Formats: sequence, structure tokens, C-alpha cells
Amino acid sequence: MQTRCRSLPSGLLAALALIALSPVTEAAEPPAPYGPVPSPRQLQWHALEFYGFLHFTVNTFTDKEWGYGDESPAVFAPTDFDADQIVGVAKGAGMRGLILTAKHHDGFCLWPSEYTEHSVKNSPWRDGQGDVVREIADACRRHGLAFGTYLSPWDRNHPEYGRPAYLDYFRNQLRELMSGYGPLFEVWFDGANGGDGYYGGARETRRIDRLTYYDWPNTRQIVRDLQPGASMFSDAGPDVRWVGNEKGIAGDPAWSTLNRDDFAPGEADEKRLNRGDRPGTHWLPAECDVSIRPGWFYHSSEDDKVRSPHDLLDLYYKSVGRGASLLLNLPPDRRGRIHENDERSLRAFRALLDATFAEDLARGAVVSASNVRGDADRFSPAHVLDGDRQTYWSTDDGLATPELVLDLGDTVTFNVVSLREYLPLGQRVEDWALDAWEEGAWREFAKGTAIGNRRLWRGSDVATDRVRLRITKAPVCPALSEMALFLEPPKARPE
Ligand code: FUL
Repeated sequence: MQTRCRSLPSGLLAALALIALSPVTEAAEPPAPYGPVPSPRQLQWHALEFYGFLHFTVNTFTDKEWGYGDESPAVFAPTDFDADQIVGVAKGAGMRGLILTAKHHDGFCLWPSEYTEHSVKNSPWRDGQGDVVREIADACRRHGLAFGTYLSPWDRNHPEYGRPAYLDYFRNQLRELMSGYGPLFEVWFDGANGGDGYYGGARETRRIDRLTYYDWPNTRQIVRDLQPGASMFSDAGPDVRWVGNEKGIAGDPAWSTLNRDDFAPGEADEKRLNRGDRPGTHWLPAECDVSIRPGWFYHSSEDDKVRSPHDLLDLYYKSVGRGASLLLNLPPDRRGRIHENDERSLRAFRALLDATFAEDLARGAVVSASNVRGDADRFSPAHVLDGDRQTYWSTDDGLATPELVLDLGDTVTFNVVSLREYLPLGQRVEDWALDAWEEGAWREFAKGTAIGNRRLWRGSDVATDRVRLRITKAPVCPALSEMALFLEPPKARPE
């Protein structure tokens, strides 16, 4: 059969010629997102990875973990409070933010709240003129750290706790914190709720209905309205989930997604929170909260129980290295400073981290892939080496198990591999494996499951001039933004 040629207008012909000449790069579209994807505020939160918690209140002075709510504001009397020292130690450790207990369960407010007398305004510290929240927030800004607040929903001091009037009080306090201290990166709502307490002198046990009492949808809206960039934490998010333990350890895997509506604050299925749900209905990544000491608050009896640098490093691999974030608690002492022992351990921990991650041994490698989406530069495997989280390697639709090879030129020895997915397209990879070229053949030296924000593999030394990454299971084509190789020196190896 003959096709009849009709003559085309010259303008259209020129346009067609242009299309034919233009590189395929223009034509290749990014892959469709898979499953739930992170919001812009969650993406900002993912970039922090490691930040600190400050547990500080009357408990620091009464040697308790949970104050009953009957403590006199007079007990809050730090002798040498120094926000720059506290924030400086956190920064020196590599933390990118700090979350302060503005109010813990005892109800004592570290800021001069207009709605209660139970606060720093009735403490001898700074003659009642002090504001710990302001000083820490300002110091964070000076040092370039993000700032966030912890406001305990449970309040063992307030007379109306458990009744409707308390909700108004809680929301007023939330408004004060959300509007008075600049942009916050995270707002922390604890799951511990209801029990015995002072409650304005009643000294009784009060229970609440965790699902309805705080009217969470409307309470959270206050945060959304006043702090649109802040991620909210609770057992059930809505932006960041509890990891299901206070040991700082994420599951392996710890999927960044969860069937969020199965959960409510204080109603946690710890195993599921630890691992997440795949594919999950919501993007809800895990945060690993853990203290550098046995307690959350400072106790001099724990001065010799500070986690060692190696222990902190292990936590880093088991939290950040599994796609979660690490929220490490540093309790200010009775002076209002981070204790020397904690500072020493943090410094040494940072030195171990730097000794490993200062040099990416894959930079400069020649990278090739079994497939490149649309043969387009924009999806080239070179993007896994460019140090830019916004660029990625991807493959054609339907090619979900491709391979990528790094040709290192010379033999390189490494024992840590870092992988990252391009998160705006969702969590795509389910299984992967790494091979080294040894004596004329590929040898598999590592394999794993979830990648997400970051996957750190840490193992024995591998010496090779070629490394291969195989995506071995994925429902859709991958979108990988980083592959890096590091050599952890002997002094940083697990003890
Ligand atoms: C828990 C609280 O009860 C602890 O005191 C601490 O604040 C920890 C981070 O969360 O649920």
C-alpha cells in the first residue's frame, strides 16, 4: 500500500525539522511519582537528618523525670545559663536543629506565658524576667540551627486538665509559641497523656479520651496557620512519626510511609511504627528520639553514664542510615549548660563522623547504567555522583531492576556505602544489592531493602576498581540521587 504525500505548509515543515533535530533530552518526562510523596515541609525536615532535644525544666532541679505539677517555680534556678554554650555544643556535634521542652508534663513553662503563673516569670532566674525559649531560639538563629518546640499536651499542674477549659488553655499556649519565636522546623506532641497529678491541688488521677479530648484536627490547624513550614511530630504524625522506641533505633527496613489513619497520638503499635507500612497511605517518616544519658533530664548520678562516641555512631547508622532522623537528647544541667562529659563524647563522635564522611571516594568515577530514561542527560547516572539531591538517575518505565556501575579507575578501599532516593517521586526501591569486581567476576558484598532519604551500608573493607549497584526489586523504575563510597578508619569501627 502506498502512502500519499501531501504537501505541508513551510512553517510546519520547519517546526517538524526542529523537533527531529532536537536531542531526546527535551522529550523525556520524569517518571510518575510512586505512592505517597513528601510535602515541601517534610522535604525540608528530611534534609536535617540529625538534630537535638533539650529536656530542661523544674525536673532538672528536683532530680525527677516526670514532675508531679506541684513544684514551686522557685526551684527553677540555673546558676550559669548559657544558650550559646548549649547551642554551640549541639552545632559542634553536627546537629542541624534543636527542639526544646517549652513545657513538660509538670506544666512549668520555660517562657513567661500570659496564661499561667506556673512559669519562669515566678522563678528567681533572671529575676523573673527570663525566657528560656527566647534565648535558645535566638542562639539557634545565631549559630544557624533550626529551632523547634515540645509542648506537652498532658499538664499535671493545670486545675482544668481533663475538662474542656484546658483545651482553650493548651491552644492559647500553642498560639504563643507558634507566633512568638520565629519560624519553627518541628512541633513535638508527646504521647504520654493523663494520669495522676497535682491539678491545681486536686491531687488525683485524671483520664482523657486520647482520640477526642484534644480535638487534634483543629488544634493542629493552629500550627498549620501560624507555622506552615513546621513538621508536626506525634505517634501518628501528621508529618513525622515516632519510631516506636526510645532507643534511637529504626527498623530495617524503616519505610517512610505508613497507613496513618490506623494510628492516633498515644495509641501506638510500636512494631509497625518502627518499620512503617509498604506501600502505605501517607508519607510519614520516622524520627528516632533517644537520650545521650539514661534519663531525659539531667541527673548528676548519670554523669558517668553518658553514651560513648562509638555508641552514638552506632545510633547514627541505625537511624539516619536507615532513612529516619536522629533526635538526640542533651539535658542541660543545673548550671544551664551541657555537662563536660556529654560535650566530650559529642566532640569525639563528630570527629569519628568527619573522619569517615569527609571524602567521597566515588567522586570522579566513571558511571554507566544498563538503561537511562529516554537516553536523556537529565536522568543520567552521573547524577548519583554530583552531590546534588535535586538531580537523579532514572530508567525507562517498565525497567524497574536496572544496574549501575562505578568505574573507579584504580583500586579503592571502602567499607561504607551511602545511597539516596530522589524523594519527591516517592519511595520506589524495595531491594538492592552491591557487587565488587574481583578477579574477573562480580562478587556480591551487600544487599538491603528500603533506601528512602538515606541508606548507609557499613561492613568489612572492600577493595576494588569497580562497584555495581543492582536494583533487585521495585514496583516502578528507580530515581536515585546519590551513591557514595567512604572508608571508615579503624578508630571508628565498632568496638
Ligand atoms: C516521653 C516523655 O514522657 C518523656 O518524659 C520524654 O519527654 C520523651 C521524649 O517522651 O513520652
